[in-house]
Amino acid sequence: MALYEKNIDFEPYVIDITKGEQYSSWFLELNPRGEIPVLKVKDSVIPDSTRILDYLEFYLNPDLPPLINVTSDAKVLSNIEKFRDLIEALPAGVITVGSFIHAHLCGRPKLPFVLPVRELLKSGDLSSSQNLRRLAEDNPHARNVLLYKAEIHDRKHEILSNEEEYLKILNVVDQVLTEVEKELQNQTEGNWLCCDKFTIADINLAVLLQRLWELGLEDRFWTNGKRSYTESYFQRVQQRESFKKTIPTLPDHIKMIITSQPPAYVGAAGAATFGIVIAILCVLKKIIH
Ligand SMILES: N[C@@H](CCC(=O)N[C@@H](CS)C(=O)NCC(=O)O)C(=O)O
Repeated sequence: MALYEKNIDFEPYVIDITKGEQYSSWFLELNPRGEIPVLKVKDSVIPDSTRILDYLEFYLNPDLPPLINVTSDAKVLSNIEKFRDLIEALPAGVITVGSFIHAHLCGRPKLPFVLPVRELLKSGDLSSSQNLRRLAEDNPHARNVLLYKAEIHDRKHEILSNEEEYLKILNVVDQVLTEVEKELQNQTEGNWLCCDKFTIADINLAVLLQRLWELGLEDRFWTNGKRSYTESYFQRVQQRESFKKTIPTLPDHIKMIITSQPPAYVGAAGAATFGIVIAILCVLKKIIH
């Protein structure tokens, strides 16, 4: 979204984490942690979304539209930084996988988090620390980082599989969104989070709200009058070009879901569709004759 906001020409490359593509050796060469996103600029490789956002702002080309240095007002700048830090610190992965385990705490999940994808991500998560330890042995240059990640992963898994611990995380999200709602209410002019300009804090908030909505958590956090400023903010940001270009569309989701299924399922689904088409043709033929 930041790349689109800054009008930077780039070539997107999609990594299918439901297939574990982030742990293929070519990707581990780029990022030994096996995490997306990664930005490659000529021979430089920049992993981690926080570092990528800083790189785009401070190292790429100072003439591009700013997302951080949008004003000389120090108070506004520190507010942008405050909201950026608050939102970036939320553990998006734990919130996501935990919502599959404690489905009764959430409403209706939306694409891409429909059942087969949830199951794939959940089973991937359960086996992941074993996989990470095996991968560490197969990829000596990434060994330490992967072993460390396996340890963190085990701790994260303990938290997200315990309902009480998971609720504590949802409560932190609640506190952050209370701050967001207050800030939006304080903004008398302008539509955005900390000032009248669209900033990095807005990118963080837009992406957070989209993820919570995809997980079916909007009723818990903002709809039905719970946080009306946040609700209208989300509607507004969804209209923004950079948001529309960033969030995958229905055809993207369908393609991802089909290719993430084991080949036997895809074959069976294809055969069933073919069967239905033939049956319809037969019925039509009978009617016509
Ligand atoms: N702090 C990192 C977190 C990156 C992260 O956890 N990415 C997830 C996808 S949103 C990932 O790569 N998961 C696959 C894995 O860790 O195996 C960032 O914001 O870039």
